[in-house]
Amino acid sequence: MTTPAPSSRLCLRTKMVLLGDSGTGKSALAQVFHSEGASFPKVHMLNTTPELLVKTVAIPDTDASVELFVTDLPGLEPFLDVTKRHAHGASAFLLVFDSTNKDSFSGIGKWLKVAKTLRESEPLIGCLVATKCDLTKRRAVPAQQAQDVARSLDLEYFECSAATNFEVDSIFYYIANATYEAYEEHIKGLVGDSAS
Ligand SMILES: Nc1nc2c(ncn2[C@@H]2O[C@H](COP(=O)(O)OP(=O)(O)OP(=O)(O)O)[C@@H](O)[C@H]2O)c(=O)[nH]1
Ligand SMILES: [Mg+2]
Repeated sequence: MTTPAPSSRLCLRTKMVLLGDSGTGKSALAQVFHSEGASFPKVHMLNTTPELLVKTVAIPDTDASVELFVTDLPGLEPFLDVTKRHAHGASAFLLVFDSTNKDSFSGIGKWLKVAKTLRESEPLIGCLVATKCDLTKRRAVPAQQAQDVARSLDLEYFECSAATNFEVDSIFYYIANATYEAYEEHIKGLVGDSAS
């Protein structure tokens, strides 16, 4: 599913953004996905500017692929304006919190507000993502609590670890599949409109 699909009949493009407090592991998540597990940044290289990583995901059982423009954004407060500016126009978002840090979970409300300004009209695809799930002894946010919040916000919920490459791909595959499904729905709507 990760293989680029140069022969795809259809290639969709989508911009997705990673939002969350500084140090939650947004860059690690993006880089592990992009490098297929080869590159896990052990050091916190604090983002002051956005970083763009592009990767194509083939949609199973179809002739289509989705090119994900993964926009990794700064989480630190002084760079909030930079983050908001570069997030604008995205069709999908990840709200990222650190499962060992309660404050980062409390910060999700702030990032949700940013997510709600990404696009005026079109529906957004969104996920709540718990990172650093390899650090089980330091777990501070119970999975059930996070799952309940995700359900109440109508977001898909994922638990992952960039350090062990656990469930990293699943998050991005979900976004790619949901993008493809939204496209299919849109096309069906257009065909339906023109037939009536
Ligand atoms: N154990 C563990 N450490 C992680 C994981 N993901 C990230 N980290 C560590 O957490 C620290 C911060 O990760 P970053 O990805 O730089 O955090 P960020 O959210 O991009 O931070 P900003 O760019 O400042 O917004 C780094 O030291 C990473 O190695 C993980 O899954 N497990
Ligand atoms: Mg970063």
